[in-house]
Amino acid sequence: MKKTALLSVSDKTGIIELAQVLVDQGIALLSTGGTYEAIKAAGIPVETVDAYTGFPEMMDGRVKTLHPKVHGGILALRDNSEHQAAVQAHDIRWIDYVIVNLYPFKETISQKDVSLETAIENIDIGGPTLLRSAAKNYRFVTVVTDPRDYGRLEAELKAEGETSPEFRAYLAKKVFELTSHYDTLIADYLSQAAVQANEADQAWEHITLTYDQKETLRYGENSHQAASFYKAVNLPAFSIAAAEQHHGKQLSYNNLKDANAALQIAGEFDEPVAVAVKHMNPCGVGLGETIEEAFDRCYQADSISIFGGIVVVNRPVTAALAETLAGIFLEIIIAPSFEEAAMERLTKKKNLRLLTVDFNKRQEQPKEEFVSIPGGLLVQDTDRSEELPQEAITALPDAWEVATERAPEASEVKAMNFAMKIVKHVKSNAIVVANEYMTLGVGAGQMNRVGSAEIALDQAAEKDASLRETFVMASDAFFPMDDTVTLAHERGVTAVIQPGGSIRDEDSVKVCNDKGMAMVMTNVRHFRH
Ligand code: 93A
Repeated sequence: MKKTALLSVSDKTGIIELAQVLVDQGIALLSTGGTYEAIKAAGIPVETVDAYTGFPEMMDGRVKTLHPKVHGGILALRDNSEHQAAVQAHDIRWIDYVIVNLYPFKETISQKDVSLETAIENIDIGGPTLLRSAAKNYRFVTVVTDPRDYGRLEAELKAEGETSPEFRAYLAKKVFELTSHYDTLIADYLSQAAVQANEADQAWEHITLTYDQKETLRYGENSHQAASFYKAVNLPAFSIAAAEQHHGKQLSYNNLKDANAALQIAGEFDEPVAVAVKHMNPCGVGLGETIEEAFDRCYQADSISIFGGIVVVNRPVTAALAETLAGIFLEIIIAPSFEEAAMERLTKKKNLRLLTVDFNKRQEQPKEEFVSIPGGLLVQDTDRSEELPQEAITALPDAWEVATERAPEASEVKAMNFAMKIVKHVKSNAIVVANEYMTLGVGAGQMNRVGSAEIALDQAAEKDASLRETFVMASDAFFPMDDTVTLAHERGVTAVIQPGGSIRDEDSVKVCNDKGMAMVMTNVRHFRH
């Protein structure tokens, strides 16, 4: 019984060579339009699927191989007499080799401005069907979808005249990995399309996520933990995964998390901002008329913790800024760009990593975020409460409620707005004390709020008194007792911003009123656990 191979490939790499090997093994070839043309042009005998089925390719190629004479020939169990009889009765050929790779859906949607129609036309239906039929019947059928497996197929055919059961099983597993990934990609793309059309369902009944391995990391959080970095196929422009690295060694697992945290904070601001991050929390954030001034304030905010940290600025790094940055031990600098002289100066530092991110696309961030726990995946909307740009803060934002007799002054309102943009990125319990241009202290991740406040206020106390003429305290969540505002008053804080909502709010408000402090409640909590 002459064996038959069906070849239908979009990626025609190595297909001619493989076709020749198959023919040399006495295997007859069947092929679809484009693949047929390529094989025939190489002078290798091949027949069209049309000629075999008696049906033409139709509907712009949407129907090429979807025929019982094709699928019967693949799916029939060779050791089942009823199947054998059906093969006989319907003049079906045994198709023992299926060589198929799919329409390039991923490559298509990765191009710029692809229309939904083009994307849909690149959803392969017949190809996955061939692959799945062949993979289901891997006891008898060899299915190859990855040109990198052609070599082993050739080697086994040349050595034994047939493939080994182990190889066929491996190839079948590979098919289902591929087809499930392929379908996930389509579902992911269509759900994005639905998001654009505002039809996204918030129920998240099933999640389809497609990530490709970007790189293997040297290790995870610690050197005994293996780790890897996966990049979303639908990559958001404003993300560390989309950042371009210009200098320095590979980012580590911890670097990636810290760099992400820093980028998120910088993404809150339109005006020149510099952010320094250590262990996922900001140690200094500064605003300025210029990026140099912003960085000076960021540095002054905490000139100790920044050591070995990550700095993000949202303006091009100038030669002057580069000179300052070069004098500090930093792991990573991220910016929209580096001026030539800045690049030259900073690339002298072998271990410093330099990255660029497109800040013009800072709205292009994912709507959702994911955290894994053993056996589960938590999904939530990102914390996207929009504070106003600093320059737009002329009066109290409508959403804020003044809880005290005294309303905050203009400079306090600006400082509050600034501090709120930062406190939501700080691990809870989070306290940020700040003036309108820079953080003066950050208390993060303590198990009680007054503990975080103490840390932040201790840092503030070390700052020059001129920076503390007006300074505020922002809290990510309400004050359960009046101890935190009492402490704030003792350390010179003039105004407080917090979500409110404690049954003891009145106690904190009373302290503020007694001491002449202003307090604003936002009604929006910013836990970050
Ligand atoms: O349009 S399809 O979904 N309908 C089919 O019946 C079909 N059969 C094979 N796509 C189909 N294919 C795909 O055509 C294969 O997966 C392969 O990627 C491509 C090869 O087409 P050609 O040989 O014309 O270049």
